[in-house]
Amino acid sequence: MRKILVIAGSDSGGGAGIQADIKTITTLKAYASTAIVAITTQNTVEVRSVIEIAPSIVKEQISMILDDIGADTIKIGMLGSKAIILAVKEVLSDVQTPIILDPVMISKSGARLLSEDAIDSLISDLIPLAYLVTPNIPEAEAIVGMKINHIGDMIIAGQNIINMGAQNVLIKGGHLDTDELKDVLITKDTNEIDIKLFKHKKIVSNNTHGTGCTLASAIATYIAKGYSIKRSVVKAKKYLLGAIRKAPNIGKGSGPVNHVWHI
Ligand code: PXL
Repeated sequence: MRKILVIAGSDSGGGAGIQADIKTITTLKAYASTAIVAITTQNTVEVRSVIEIAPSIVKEQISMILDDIGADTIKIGMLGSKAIILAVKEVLSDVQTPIILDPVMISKSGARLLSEDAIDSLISDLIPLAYLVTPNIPEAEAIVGMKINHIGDMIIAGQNIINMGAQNVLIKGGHLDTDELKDVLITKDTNEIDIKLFKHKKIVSNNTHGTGCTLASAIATYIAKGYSIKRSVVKAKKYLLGAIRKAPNIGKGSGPVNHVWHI
Protein backbone atom coordinates (compact mmCIF):
# COMPACT_ATOMS: atom_id res chain seq x y z
CA MET A 1 0.00 0.00 0.00
CA ARG A 2 1.38 3.40 -0.96
CA LYS A 3 1.83 5.91 1.86
CA ILE A 4 1.21 9.64 1.91
CA LEU A 5 2.28 11.91 4.76
CA VAL A 6 0.00 14.94 5.09
CA ILE A 7 1.17 18.11 6.84
CA ALA A 8 -1.88 20.38 7.32
CA GLY A 9 -4.49 21.86 9.63
CA SER A 10 -7.65 20.30 11.06
CA ASP A 11 -11.08 21.49 9.86
CA SER A 12 -13.63 20.56 12.53
CA GLY A 13 -16.32 20.71 9.83
CA GLY A 14 -14.67 17.79 8.09
CA GLY A 15 -14.78 19.22 4.57
CA ALA A 16 -11.28 20.65 4.16
CA GLY A 17 -7.86 20.34 5.74
CA ILE A 18 -6.58 17.11 7.25
CA GLN A 19 -10.06 15.59 7.22
CA ALA A 20 -10.41 16.07 3.44
CA ASP A 21 -6.88 14.76 2.97
CA ILE A 22 -7.46 11.55 4.97
CA LYS A 23 -10.80 10.89 3.24
CA THR A 24 -9.32 11.43 -0.22
CA ILE A 25 -6.22 9.32 0.32
CA THR A 26 -8.17 6.53 2.04
CA THR A 27 -10.89 6.25 -0.60
CA LEU A 28 -8.21 6.22 -3.31
CA LYS A 29 -6.85 3.16 -1.46
CA ALA A 30 -3.62 4.51 -0.03
CA TYR A 31 -2.38 5.00 3.55
CA ALA A 32 -2.53 8.48 5.12
CA SER A 33 -0.38 9.59 8.03
CA THR A 34 -0.64 13.13 9.40
CA ALA A 35 1.30 15.92 11.03
CA ILE A 36 -1.24 18.46 12.30
CA VAL A 37 -0.03 22.07 12.34
CA ALA A 38 -3.19 23.76 13.67
CA ILE A 39 -6.70 23.10 14.88
CA THR A 40 -9.41 25.31 13.43
CA THR A 41 -12.89 25.58 14.88
CA GLN A 42 -15.13 25.93 11.85
CA ASN A 43 -18.21 24.82 10.02
CA THR A 44 -19.36 25.43 6.45
CA VAL A 45 -20.16 29.08 7.30
CA GLU A 46 -17.08 30.37 9.11
CA VAL A 47 -13.71 29.75 10.73
CA ARG A 48 -14.01 31.01 14.30
CA SER A 49 -10.68 30.19 15.94
CA VAL A 50 -7.29 28.88 14.92
CA ILE A 51 -4.87 27.41 17.44
CA GLU A 52 -1.40 26.47 16.27
CA ILE A 53 0.54 23.44 17.39
CA ALA A 54 4.05 24.15 18.72
CA PRO A 55 6.60 24.04 15.85
CA SER A 56 8.72 21.48 17.75
CA ILE A 57 5.69 19.12 17.92
CA VAL A 58 4.97 19.63 14.21
CA LYS A 59 8.57 18.65 13.52
CA GLU A 60 8.36 15.67 15.83
CA GLN A 61 5.16 14.36 14.21
CA ILE A 62 6.94 14.44 10.83
CA SER A 63 10.13 12.79 12.03
CA MET A 64 8.21 10.11 13.97
CA ILE A 65 6.38 9.18 10.76
CA LEU A 66 9.40 9.30 8.47
CA ASP A 67 11.60 7.33 10.91
CA ASP A 68 9.16 4.43 11.00
CA ILE A 69 6.31 4.38 8.47
CA GLY A 70 7.96 6.37 5.68
CA ALA A 71 6.14 8.07 2.82
CA ASP A 72 5.98 7.76 -0.97
CA THR A 73 4.82 11.37 -1.26
CA ILE A 74 4.36 14.24 1.19
CA LYS A 75 1.40 16.60 0.84
CA ILE A 76 1.56 20.01 2.56
CA GLY A 77 -1.54 22.17 3.08
CA MET A 78 -2.21 24.87 5.69
CA LEU A 79 0.93 26.00 7.55
CA GLY A 80 -0.28 29.05 9.47
CA SER A 81 2.91 30.84 10.41
CA LYS A 82 6.54 31.43 9.55
CA ALA A 83 7.66 29.49 12.63
CA ILE A 84 5.87 26.38 11.36
CA ILE A 85 7.21 26.84 7.82
CA LEU A 86 10.76 26.97 9.20
CA ALA A 87 10.17 23.86 11.33
CA VAL A 88 8.80 21.95 8.34
CA LYS A 89 11.71 23.09 6.18
CA GLU A 90 14.22 21.95 8.77
CA VAL A 91 12.84 18.43 8.98
CA LEU A 92 12.24 18.03 5.22
CA SER A 93 15.31 19.67 3.70
CA ASP A 94 17.22 16.37 3.27
CA VAL A 95 14.20 14.23 2.42
CA GLN A 96 14.06 12.93 -1.17
CA THR A 97 10.31 12.10 -1.14
CA PRO A 98 8.32 14.19 -3.68
CA ILE A 99 6.57 17.09 -1.91
CA ILE A 100 3.20 18.36 -3.18
CA LEU A 101 2.79 21.86 -1.74
CA ASP A 102 -0.71 23.35 -1.73
CA PRO A 103 0.04 26.94 -0.63
CA VAL A 104 -3.15 27.43 1.43
CA MET A 105 -3.64 31.07 2.39
CA ILE A 106 -7.33 31.86 2.88
CA SER A 107 -10.35 29.60 3.63
CA LYS A 108 -13.41 29.52 1.36
CA SER A 109 -15.20 31.53 4.07
CA GLY A 110 -12.48 34.22 4.01
CA ALA A 111 -10.34 33.44 7.08
CA ARG A 112 -6.55 33.81 6.89
CA LEU A 113 -4.84 30.43 7.23
CA LEU A 114 -1.31 31.73 6.53
CA SER A 115 -0.13 34.95 8.14
CA GLU A 116 0.80 37.64 5.66
CA ASP A 117 4.38 37.88 6.95
CA ALA A 118 4.89 34.16 6.24
CA ILE A 119 4.52 34.42 2.45
CA ASP A 120 8.17 35.40 1.90
CA SER A 121 9.26 32.39 3.92
CA LEU A 122 6.94 30.09 1.98
CA ILE A 123 8.65 31.31 -1.19
CA SER A 124 12.24 31.12 -0.02
CA ASP A 125 12.07 28.11 2.32
CA LEU A 126 9.45 25.69 0.95
CA ILE A 127 8.85 26.34 -2.76
CA PRO A 128 12.44 25.25 -3.58
CA LEU A 129 11.74 21.87 -1.89
CA ALA A 130 8.52 21.26 -3.82
CA TYR A 131 8.08 18.68 -6.55
CA LEU A 132 4.73 20.30 -7.34
CA VAL A 133 3.08 23.54 -6.14
CA THR A 134 -0.71 23.87 -6.61
CA PRO A 135 -1.82 27.51 -6.12
CA ASN A 136 -5.20 28.90 -7.05
CA ILE A 137 -5.26 32.33 -8.69
CA PRO A 138 -5.24 34.47 -5.49
CA GLU A 139 -2.42 32.33 -4.05
CA ALA A 140 -0.39 32.56 -7.26
CA GLU A 141 -0.92 36.34 -7.26
CA ALA A 142 0.35 36.59 -3.67
CA ILE A 143 3.38 34.40 -4.42
CA VAL A 144 4.39 36.10 -7.63
CA GLY A 145 3.21 39.66 -6.81
CA MET A 146 1.27 40.18 -10.04
CA LYS A 147 -2.40 40.39 -11.00
CA ILE A 148 -3.64 37.37 -12.98
CA ASN A 149 -6.44 38.19 -15.42
CA HIS A 150 -6.21 35.49 -18.06
CA ILE A 151 -4.49 32.32 -19.17
CA GLY A 152 -1.40 34.22 -20.41
CA ASP A 153 -0.89 35.65 -16.92
CA MET A 154 -1.30 32.18 -15.40
CA ILE A 155 1.51 30.86 -17.59
CA ILE A 156 3.80 33.77 -16.68
CA ALA A 157 3.03 33.30 -12.96
CA GLY A 158 3.69 29.56 -13.23
CA GLN A 159 7.04 30.12 -14.89
CA ASN A 160 7.90 32.56 -12.11
CA ILE A 161 7.15 29.91 -9.51
CA ILE A 162 9.40 27.45 -11.40
CA ASN A 163 12.11 30.11 -11.28
CA MET A 164 11.66 30.22 -7.48
CA GLY A 165 12.77 26.57 -7.43
CA ALA A 166 9.62 24.46 -7.72
CA GLN A 167 10.01 21.53 -10.13
CA ASN A 168 6.41 21.69 -11.41
CA VAL A 169 3.45 24.02 -10.94
CA LEU A 170 -0.31 23.57 -11.35
CA ILE A 171 -2.18 26.89 -11.35
CA LYS A 172 -5.89 26.33 -10.85
CA GLY A 173 -8.07 28.72 -12.83
CA GLY A 174 -11.39 28.35 -10.99
CA HIS A 175 -11.31 31.92 -9.65
CA LEU A 176 -11.29 33.48 -13.14
CA ASP A 177 -14.73 34.64 -14.23
CA THR A 178 -15.14 32.39 -17.29
CA ASP A 179 -17.57 29.61 -18.27
CA GLU A 180 -14.70 27.37 -19.26
CA LEU A 181 -12.35 26.47 -16.41
CA LYS A 182 -8.69 26.25 -17.39
CA ASP A 183 -5.92 24.88 -15.18
CA VAL A 184 -2.31 25.26 -16.29
CA LEU A 185 0.34 22.62 -15.54
CA ILE A 186 3.92 23.68 -16.11
CA THR A 187 6.43 20.86 -15.86
CA LYS A 188 10.19 21.04 -16.02
CA ASP A 189 12.21 18.01 -17.08
CA THR A 190 15.94 18.73 -16.87
CA ASN A 191 15.76 22.10 -18.64
CA GLU A 192 12.75 21.52 -20.93
CA ILE A 193 9.66 23.47 -19.88
CA ASP A 194 6.33 22.00 -20.97
CA ILE A 195 2.94 23.70 -20.62
CA LYS A 196 -0.30 21.75 -20.57
CA LEU A 197 -3.85 23.12 -20.27
CA PHE A 198 -6.73 21.23 -18.68
CA LYS A 199 -10.08 22.66 -19.81
CA HIS A 200 -13.66 21.85 -18.96
CA LYS A 201 -16.96 23.60 -18.38
CA LYS A 202 -17.03 25.14 -14.91
CA ILE A 203 -19.45 23.45 -12.49
CA VAL A 204 -21.51 26.10 -10.71
CA SER A 205 -21.80 24.81 -7.13
CA ASN A 206 -22.17 25.95 -3.55
CA ASN A 207 -20.28 22.86 -2.44
CA THR A 208 -16.65 23.69 -3.03
CA HIS A 209 -15.28 23.79 0.53
CA GLY A 210 -12.07 21.77 0.59
CA THR A 211 -11.70 21.36 -3.16
CA GLY A 212 -8.06 22.52 -3.11
CA CYS A 213 -7.12 20.10 -0.32
CA THR A 214 -8.96 17.25 -2.05
CA LEU A 215 -7.30 17.87 -5.42
CA ALA A 216 -3.77 18.14 -3.99
CA SER A 217 -4.24 14.99 -1.88
CA ALA A 218 -5.57 13.06 -4.87
CA ILE A 219 -2.59 14.18 -6.96
CA ALA A 220 -0.20 13.19 -4.14
CA THR A 221 -1.87 9.75 -3.98
CA TYR A 222 -1.62 9.12 -7.73
CA ILE A 223 2.01 10.26 -7.81
CA ALA A 224 2.69 7.89 -4.88
CA LYS A 225 1.12 5.10 -6.96
CA GLY A 226 3.62 5.79 -9.75
CA TYR A 227 1.51 7.73 -12.26
CA SER A 228 3.20 10.56 -14.17
CA ILE A 229 2.44 14.05 -13.00
CA LYS A 230 0.14 14.71 -15.99
CA ARG A 231 -1.80 11.47 -15.53
CA SER A 232 -2.01 12.20 -11.80
CA VAL A 233 -3.56 15.62 -12.46
CA VAL A 234 -6.04 14.16 -14.98
CA LYS A 235 -7.10 11.38 -12.60
CA ALA A 236 -7.26 13.71 -9.56
CA LYS A 237 -9.40 16.23 -11.45
CA LYS A 238 -11.78 13.45 -12.50
CA TYR A 239 -12.09 12.37 -8.84
CA LEU A 240 -12.66 15.96 -7.66
CA LEU A 241 -15.23 16.85 -10.34
CA GLY A 242 -17.27 13.75 -9.45
CA ALA A 243 -17.03 14.67 -5.77
CA ILE A 244 -18.34 18.19 -6.48
CA ARG A 245 -21.16 16.91 -8.71
CA LYS A 246 -22.27 14.38 -6.09
CA ALA A 247 -21.88 16.79 -3.13
CA PRO A 248 -24.18 15.94 -0.21
CA ASN A 249 -25.38 19.54 0.43
CA ILE A 250 -24.32 19.64 4.05
CA GLY A 251 -24.42 22.85 6.14
CA LYS A 252 -25.66 26.38 5.53
CA GLY A 253 -22.50 27.79 3.96
CA SER A 254 -19.96 26.53 1.45
CA GLY A 255 -20.61 22.80 1.66
CA PRO A 256 -18.16 19.90 1.43
CA VAL A 257 -17.72 17.61 -1.56
CA ASN A 258 -18.54 13.89 -1.55
CA HIS A 259 -15.28 12.07 -1.02
CA VAL A 260 -16.86 8.63 -1.48
CA TRP A 261 -18.87 9.30 -4.65
CA HIS A 262 -16.87 6.69 -6.60
CA ILE A 263 -17.51 3.73 -4.26
O1 PXL B 1 -9.14 24.63 1.79
C1 PXL B 1 -8.16 25.25 2.51
C2 PXL B 1 -8.10 24.81 3.93
C3 PXL B 1 -7.01 24.11 4.35
N1 PXL B 1 -6.86 23.70 5.63
C4 PXL B 1 -7.79 23.95 6.55
C5 PXL B 1 -8.92 24.64 6.18
C6 PXL B 1 -9.10 25.08 4.85
C7 PXL B 1 -10.31 25.79 4.46
O2 PXL B 1 -11.21 26.04 5.20
O3 PXL B 1 -9.84 24.87 7.11
C8 PXL B 1 -7.59 23.49 7.95
